[in-house]
Amino acid sequence: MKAAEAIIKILELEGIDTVYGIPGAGINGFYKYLGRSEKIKSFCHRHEEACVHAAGGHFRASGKMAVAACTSGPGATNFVTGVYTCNIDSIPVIAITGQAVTAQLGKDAFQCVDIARICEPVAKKTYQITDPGKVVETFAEAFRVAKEGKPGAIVIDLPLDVQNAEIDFDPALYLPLSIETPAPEAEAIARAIQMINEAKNPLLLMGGGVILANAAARCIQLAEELNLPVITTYMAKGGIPAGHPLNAGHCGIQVGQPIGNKVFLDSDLVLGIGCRFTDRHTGDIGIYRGDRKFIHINIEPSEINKIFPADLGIVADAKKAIEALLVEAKKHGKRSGHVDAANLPALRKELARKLDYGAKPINPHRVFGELNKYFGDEAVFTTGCGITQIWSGQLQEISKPRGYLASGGAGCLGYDIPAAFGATVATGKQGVAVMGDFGFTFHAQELAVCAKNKIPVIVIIVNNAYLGLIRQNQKYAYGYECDVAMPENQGMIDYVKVAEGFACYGERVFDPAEIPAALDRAKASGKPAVIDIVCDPAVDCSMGTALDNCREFVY
Ligand SMILES: Cc1ncc(C[n+]2csc(CCOP(=O)(O)OP(=O)(O)O)c2C)c(N)n1
Ligand SMILES: [Mg+2]
Repeated sequence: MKAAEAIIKILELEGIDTVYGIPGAGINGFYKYLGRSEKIKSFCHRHEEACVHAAGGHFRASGKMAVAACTSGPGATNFVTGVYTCNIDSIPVIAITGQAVTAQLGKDAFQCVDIARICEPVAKKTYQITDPGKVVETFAEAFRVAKEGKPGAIVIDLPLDVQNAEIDFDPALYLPLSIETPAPEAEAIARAIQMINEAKNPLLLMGGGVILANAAARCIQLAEELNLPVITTYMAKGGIPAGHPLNAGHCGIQVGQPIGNKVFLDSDLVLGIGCRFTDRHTGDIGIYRGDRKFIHINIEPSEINKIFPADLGIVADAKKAIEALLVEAKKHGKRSGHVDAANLPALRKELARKLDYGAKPINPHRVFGELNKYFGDEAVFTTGCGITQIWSGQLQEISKPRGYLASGGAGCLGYDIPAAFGATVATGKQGVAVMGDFGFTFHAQELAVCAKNKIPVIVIIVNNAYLGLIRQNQKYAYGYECDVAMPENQGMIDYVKVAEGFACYGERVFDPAEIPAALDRAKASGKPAVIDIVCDPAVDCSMGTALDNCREFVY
């Protein structure tokens, strides 16, 4: 059969049910068979980057991999930001790019660019298949590499003559390659429990790896067994229910919360599982480390000791490590726990940031208070970058793993709408994209894709008429303001008309009390919707450079 047909069969056998893509001459060999698949549905986006965000959102929300596909040249280069965004957050996707025929490679042929090389630093692995005989083994390996160990994005570049070549392939003989998940060594687990039991104020730091391993519920049991406060990293937001007695929020210098930073600073030992100690989480590394001991569990050996030396490093799958820790912990009985452990619900109330602002123009904090009240646990939120995204991280209450999809490592404007589209396609849940007035236009065209396919994503715009995060940085780090004001976003430019133009529902909200009714109307419309919430341009967002110096802005 044709290699392209074999590829579609392989995707089906690997469990792929959705391809997010844009066809073009360089990938039409592949699309010929994609269109014939009864198992795979495909969506045509309006920008290639959005295809990869959608495939990433699909995985993050559901745990099921998806494929992104595009044509060669500018289609492929438009993939780069999406590939980077997935890969930095350890999200497995297969990104397939069409390519000119092999004889044209390296000859400045039309729309012929070496995307495999371009993507090398931003993907987990890239392939360019020039031998049709390698198609099957390359795809099989690509799926294994995407999922195994620390997951990531894979780029497979497919010259047109390779897509259209005849190859020998019997789908009945194809078996997805097995995935190895490393188990922890028993001695290390025993040592970890001993260190926790010897500590005065230990805490558990749940990272995104726990969500990826589908181990959040077991992780909470471990915390309960050991009586440890649970701090979730931004990538693990939702890993512990908002109201759980051991939930100590986030620590960090941007999406951190006063409770998370306090509990962290009060600790003397951190059991970090599936986390990577990145800069926005740690802030000043001296303050973060202090005299604390760190146990670091990660599936990827190079993550351990990458930022600072761990007192105990354990290379293991998060779920296997948690199971082993639970068994070991049970041998030793309950311990008294962290100084704050018994007190967390009260502390959460005491240190909560104010949300009930009644002012007009609306204080953005109020928007998040309303979102917390309005949406239940079944919604899936996405967010890209900006102070709106940071407020979202600080203020939103999320109680389910995979219920909050942020562009953590890339902080990518434009991620939100396509990721919400993919999340909704994958789960049927209510996708809600939370974003700023500037980020909105990065991929607003994807509203057309939502409307066409009747995917009723709700877009919440916190419209502060500014590149708010950049304004705040210019103001406090330098004392100037340049090219960040967007008064037109609250005036002559009308996002309601943009929404309506893309066959969506749109509404502008000026009064905080109107937010729930506007959301009701958005839902009742049955269409994708844009709720443009006109907010106070001057409100700043709490942040700092170290866990002990985050400045709170209260209005
Ligand atoms: C693709 C991309 N380009 C540029 C940036 C840098 N950047 C971060 S936040 C921001 C402004 C965002 O403004 P808005 O969407 O209105 O959000 P706000 O900060 O006002 O909430 C910019 C330009 C980015 N994160 N991603
Ligand atoms: Mg803004």
